[in-house]
Amino acid sequence: MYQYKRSSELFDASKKYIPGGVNSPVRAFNSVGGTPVFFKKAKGSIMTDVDGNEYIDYIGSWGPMILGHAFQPVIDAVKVAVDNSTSFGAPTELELEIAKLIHDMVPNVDMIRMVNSGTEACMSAIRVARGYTGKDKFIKFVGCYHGHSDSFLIKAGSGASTFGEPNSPGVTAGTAKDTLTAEYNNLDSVKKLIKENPDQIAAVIIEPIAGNMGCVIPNEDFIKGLRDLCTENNILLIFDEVMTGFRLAPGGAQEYLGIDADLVTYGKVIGGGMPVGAYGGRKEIMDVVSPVGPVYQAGTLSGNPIAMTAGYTLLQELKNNPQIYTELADKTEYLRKGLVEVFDASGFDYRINTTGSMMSIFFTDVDVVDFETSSTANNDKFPKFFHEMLKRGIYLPPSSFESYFLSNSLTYEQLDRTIEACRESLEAMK
Ligand code: KE4
Repeated sequence: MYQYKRSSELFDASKKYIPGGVNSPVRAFNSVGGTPVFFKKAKGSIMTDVDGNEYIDYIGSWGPMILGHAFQPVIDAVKVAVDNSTSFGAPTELELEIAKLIHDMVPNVDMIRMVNSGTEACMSAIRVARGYTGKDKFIKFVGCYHGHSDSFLIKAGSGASTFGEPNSPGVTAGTAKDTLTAEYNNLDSVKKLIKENPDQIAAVIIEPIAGNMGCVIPNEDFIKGLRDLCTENNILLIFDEVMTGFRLAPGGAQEYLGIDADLVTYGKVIGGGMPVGAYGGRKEIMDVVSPVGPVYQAGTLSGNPIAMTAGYTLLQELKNNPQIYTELADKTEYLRKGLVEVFDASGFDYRINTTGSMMSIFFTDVDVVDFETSSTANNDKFPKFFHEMLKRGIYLPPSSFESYFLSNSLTYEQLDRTIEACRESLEAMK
């Protein structure tokens, strides 16, 4: 039986010095209760916590570990790089190399700017869109998350009001008024906002496959419809590919869906586990970015040599071994089929959404196609399921509003163990 003695001690002590004892809220297990597990090491698909318990990992550090933890080529390259200093604050050849590599993998990204997180990438992309179009407002979607920049922490305006409302103290009404909120998979909700705000909307930003309301897949023609609406109305379409970039395909969701955005943001995989974000797009748009153009954006550690080493090494591996994406999709489909069989036999209402190597399990009897339907699964069943799986050595994201990220280090034996743990967990929940 798993025991979490050391994790509990560390959590109690950490809460004295760190808000909630964690450096990012989702890690605190607030959605599922209990003590967050503190980890000390990980290799491939296995993570080991501070009490010595081992887990099959389906978070992958929220996406970066697409080839498993401590992927040896990344480790080896970083070990060499650190001897040459950890940062210069000046340009390096490697930044040119990774920019060229990304252009090779994502041909419509003529130019790219490195930053240090997905949040920074998304906030910068909005600023660029505003600077390029000269318009102030932008549209986001309920249930999509683009980081914690003020203009994204907005909930849909109540009732008829088209203006957003801050969904966090510290975000001002002034900021909120320029963020418009539409419904995922609902083109009419976008058309309505465009009609109500003529010539005022700089951009539409979307998770092309959503992962922050659980994994939610765009309906046929939804993204294509968005693309056409943006083109017709001189609005920039921004794909937030912090989760999907380099994960769904070498060219990310743009390649996977066959649709070109005007700007794309990256995070997670691009840094190989190091703090990296990026935004990029056509040269005519990126030319507004300082120091070439007037839109200011900067960062002390942007393009950091150690982070670039990790990211470049991982991206090279993905580019040179495209069969990885087929292997990942096959493993995800194998797991999905096994879970469906177990859930069907359990009597529990459920839905499982998968795309590429992203997956979410929802305890609900409705198809999950947006935030509202995803919210029907935010009930007491998921926390029970989470903890039953945890004590059987399966580490899932601690919220039903999160996507799982499969890594290609997962073996079919580990997938079988996951399916069996699910069967036992559902049995224990009855
Ligand atoms: P970061 O600033 O956390 O690097 O990226 C923000 C971000 C932007 N866009 C998308 C689509 C994202 O999923 C994220 C961050 N994802 C969360 C997982 N839901 C990171 C985990 C966390 O917040 O600790």
